[in-house]
Amino acid sequence: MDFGTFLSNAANVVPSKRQLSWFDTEFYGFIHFGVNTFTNKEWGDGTEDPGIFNPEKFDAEKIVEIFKKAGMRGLVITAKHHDGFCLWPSKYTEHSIKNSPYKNGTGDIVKELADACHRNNFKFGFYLSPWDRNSEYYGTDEYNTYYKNQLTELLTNYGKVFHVWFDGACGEGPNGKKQEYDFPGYIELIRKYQPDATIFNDHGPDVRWCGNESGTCRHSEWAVVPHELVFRAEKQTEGSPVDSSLKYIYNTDKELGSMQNIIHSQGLAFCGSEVDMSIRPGWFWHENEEPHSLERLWKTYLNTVGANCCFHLNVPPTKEGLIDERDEKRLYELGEKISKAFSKNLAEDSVFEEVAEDKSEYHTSFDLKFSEETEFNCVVLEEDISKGQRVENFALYTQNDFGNWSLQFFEGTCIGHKKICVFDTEKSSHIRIVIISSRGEVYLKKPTVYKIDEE
Ligand code: FUL
Repeated sequence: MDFGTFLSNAANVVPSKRQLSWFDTEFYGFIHFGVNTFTNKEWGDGTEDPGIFNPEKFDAEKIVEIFKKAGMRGLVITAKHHDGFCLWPSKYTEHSIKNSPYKNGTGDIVKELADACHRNNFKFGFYLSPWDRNSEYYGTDEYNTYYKNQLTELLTNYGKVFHVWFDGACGEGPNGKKQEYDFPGYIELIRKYQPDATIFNDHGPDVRWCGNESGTCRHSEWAVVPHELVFRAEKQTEGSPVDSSLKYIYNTDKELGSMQNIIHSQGLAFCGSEVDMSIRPGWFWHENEEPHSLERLWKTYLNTVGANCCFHLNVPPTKEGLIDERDEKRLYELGEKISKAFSKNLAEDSVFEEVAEDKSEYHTSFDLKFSEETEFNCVVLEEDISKGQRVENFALYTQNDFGNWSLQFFEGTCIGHKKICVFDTEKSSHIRIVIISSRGEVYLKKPTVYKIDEE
């Protein structure tokens, strides 16, 4: 295959409708809650007594309210973690909330949260750990049936689901055996009952893991990546222009979608990156842990939502079932910071146009002209990714006193769904966005421009 065909194929790898709507969710909450909350552990071993689970003040409405104020647009609850304890009264096991004192065995945390989400126009999703250290079926074919039964309960009884989260962890069950998960079968069920839901897994199909849990994304976080990595996603292209192959690829690699990597791939897929991180060191609540600083969370927001990823921030409820006051305060601070930063778009009345004399298929420039000199330190760029993710390198310029476009103040690689560029304050009536290289014709939306509080 010649390089031109390869490039144009890469430029035309497109997201599904459900992937586009996942990208627009941008920032959503993760809730790790269960028996570990009561045993002060991160991983339960499956022998926990359901009698210990009693979050007497659990208030789903309040959790949704707090998450909304933080700027989140949805949440994902650990319906079952590795210990196998179910936060909903599953018909298929006794290891669940129905044998807990919570609401005298009539409680259903999944339902309370799902209802609160749906009432408040907030997206609802769930995590159902494939690894189960309690189930007697684990390590046999019957476990896949058990897992699918549970998946069906969650997919059919709790209204619309936006995101299903498959953890990659696969350890031993109570009988010392490991399980072969029937992922194709699980995915088929989700497509059948919740066709609009995106599915998260290390290997796709819809959303992939960024490769760490510390809230960082890679320098160039492409949503178009080798199918060798996301082999559960739809392969949209075939073949490579070079005589080699990707012998090894994993989520933790430094380069995934960059040209020097994809050129060796035998087929590409669309699969965006989710950055999952906890507001505290642990995923579950531990009294002696503190939330991360506002500065760290804000930086993470800019480097995820603003770097072609989604930000999945875990905030674990306490034993009482409430959000820890320390976390609540931090979330309010973060929400305020986000809404303040992006409340006034200085480019509202500006004129945006492509610079015709500069244009080729792989290189172009755009001008943003304000009606007067304007102070700004943030430009938000977005590609219309429904047509594909294409920009490989860009730079932002202003004019010098002689009207030459010689002052570069920012340089970047990918744009994709959203690129938030933050830099030292500039004062100008013009911004030129130079697309240094692209995989095909560039569809850039009109940028927005801000003067963000620098503290
Ligand atoms: C990991 C799990 O082992 C952790 O407990 C946590 O749920 C995290 C989000 O995923 O694989």
